[in-house]
Amino acid sequence: MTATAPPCHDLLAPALRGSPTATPAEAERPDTAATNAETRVSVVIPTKNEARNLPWVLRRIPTWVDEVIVVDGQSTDETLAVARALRSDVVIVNEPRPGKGAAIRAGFRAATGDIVVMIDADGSMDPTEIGRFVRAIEAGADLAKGSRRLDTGGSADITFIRDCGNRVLLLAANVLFRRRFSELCYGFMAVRRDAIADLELVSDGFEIETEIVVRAVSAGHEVAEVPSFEYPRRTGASNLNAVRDGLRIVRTLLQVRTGIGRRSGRTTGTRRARRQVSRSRRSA
Ligand SMILES: Nc1nc2c(ncn2[C@@H]2O[C@H](COP(=O)(O)OP(=O)(O)OP(=O)(O)O)[C@@H](O)[C@H]2O)c(=O)[nH]1
Ligand SMILES: [Mg+2]
Repeated sequence: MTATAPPCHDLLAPALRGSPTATPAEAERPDTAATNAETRVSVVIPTKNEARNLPWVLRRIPTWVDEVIVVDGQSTDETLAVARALRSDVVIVNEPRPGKGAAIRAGFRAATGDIVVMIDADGSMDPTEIGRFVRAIEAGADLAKGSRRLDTGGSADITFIRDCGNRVLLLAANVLFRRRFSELCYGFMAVRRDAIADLELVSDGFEIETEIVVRAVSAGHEVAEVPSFEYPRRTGASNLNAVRDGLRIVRTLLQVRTGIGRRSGRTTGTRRARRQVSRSRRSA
């Protein structure tokens, strides 16, 4: 397998496969193989009551990963104790407000690596794939996004309804942003840390995954897709609400494309400065 997969496949991509396969190239250079030793890699994991799934995830993180950041959403189970017990160097961040997006953004702010990988804590994404994301960035991409529709990718989890929803959202994103991505709503990604500020992320919810992709496109960053296989969450219940979160994704696509109603991570300071200027003008 090459580090950078082709940028995209046909929109009506092949049906999602139900079990992972390994290519000959992967067998030669498994994803657990060390990447460039000088590249520092941080992994950001959002957690909300994932104590029973986290051990599987943490144990499978490649040994060459430099920093693991768990961003916790006020878990009421043993998530944090498990994280500390399994990884004494884990960095714990408390999410500033509810939502996976808020957690990811907090994790990005805390990360110190050259490359920052985001991965779920429920066991649906295999940390041994991290190497292929890192190598895609090392090969020149600013963002490497996982795709369940490329080569060795697939899903043992996606339902018919979610698949239909994902295809509609993918079509909308590809039309609005003139891309031919094979995947949109999937949260296993790696980003060059220097590029994060350009994304001006504002999402609090599951739409963060879409926002990262389309803002990277808008910022002119190079986006690569790499194959990824999705498993069912190991235990526990999903936090996603397909209708509510689907609508948030639509809103995000339109906001980023048109700029209408756009909150910006960067303009906050500018707006504050403008307000101060107009206040001081009024009082003058
Ligand atoms: N910190 C934090 N993490 C969250 C929050 N909501 C979800 N997460 C985490 O984000 C990841 C993805 O959430 P899931 O509930 O698995 O959502 P999903 O993967 O879209 O849904 P399934 O496919 O059904 O598992 C998991 O690691 C969750 O623990 C939140 O509000 N705060
Ligand atoms: Mg999940």
